[in-house]
Amino acid sequence: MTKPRILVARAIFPDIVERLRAHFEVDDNPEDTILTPAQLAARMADKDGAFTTGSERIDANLLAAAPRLKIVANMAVGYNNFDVDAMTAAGVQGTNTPDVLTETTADFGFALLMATARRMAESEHFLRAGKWTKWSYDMFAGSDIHGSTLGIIGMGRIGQGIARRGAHGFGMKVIYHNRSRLSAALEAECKATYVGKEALLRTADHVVLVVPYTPSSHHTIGAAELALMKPTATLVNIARGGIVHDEAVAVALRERRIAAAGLDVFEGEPQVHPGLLNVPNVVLTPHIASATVPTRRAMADLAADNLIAFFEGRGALTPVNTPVAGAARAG
Ligand code: 8YV
Repeated sequence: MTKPRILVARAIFPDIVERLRAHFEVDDNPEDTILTPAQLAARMADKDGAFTTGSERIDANLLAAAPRLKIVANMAVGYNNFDVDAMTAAGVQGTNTPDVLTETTADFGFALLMATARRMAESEHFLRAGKWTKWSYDMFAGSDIHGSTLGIIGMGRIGQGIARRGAHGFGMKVIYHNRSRLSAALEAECKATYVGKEALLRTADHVVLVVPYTPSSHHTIGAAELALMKPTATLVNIARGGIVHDEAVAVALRERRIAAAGLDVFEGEPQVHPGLLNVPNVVLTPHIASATVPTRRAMADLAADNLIAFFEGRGALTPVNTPVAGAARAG
């Protein structure tokens, strides 16, 4: 029996590629070349399935060029690289990797918050540059985490993980804003109080963004929202580029309209707005919130398991859509 053909669009753990080879004819990318849309379409033309990361866009053009494609397994919880409606209409299953990265990503959100509020990157650069010649009373004095008010925008699994860390570990008062309110039981567990977005921005000492990227979450934080925040506040984005208006944040940081920001994701990444690169009061990391070895392995394993389960007729494990039944796919 011939095996289904899949594309593994980016370099991943070699042993997981080998595991996939037991089930599929694998076209992989060990050089980790970023495929252009045209290259991706050419490589997908004869494929039944694909293993992607956030860097491959799956849209109507790609689907038209890949008539055999039946499933795309994203190694990420976010899947804004998918045009879900186009995939659903074309009968193509999409999957993501929820749950396995929740705690690791919440750890990182908290680490970035602490590094930002306590000015760790800025002070480390100062030390490395040989500028530390004496102690002084206000040297890199930042703002407190413990006992402060943590405002979380986006209270899904990762947001809840950050809330628990803040409330239980650091005695923070947690307020949150979300499309829908959590159940009373979850609010109690996270010790979190629901508030409107404007109230959150005005009240929080630290604002952490954990919303999925959609057209309606585009520029959740722009100049108007930054103007509502306290001048002593910090802003942390571990969600997606485009949730924050990077230029507006660069200006607010330069003019000290907010104290500091910690950003793991950027508009147009891996490009970073030059205005962010030359202000001191920002901690910049290259989209690594889920990057621990066990978690990246768990994400890759889950994406692989989705492909295997789907082609064994067991159904996708973590689907993001319900493809239109009977939408014709070749092969
Ligand atoms: C991924 C992420 O590493 O899961 C997500 O949504 O942002 C990260 O964990 C990244 O998207 C690459 O696939």
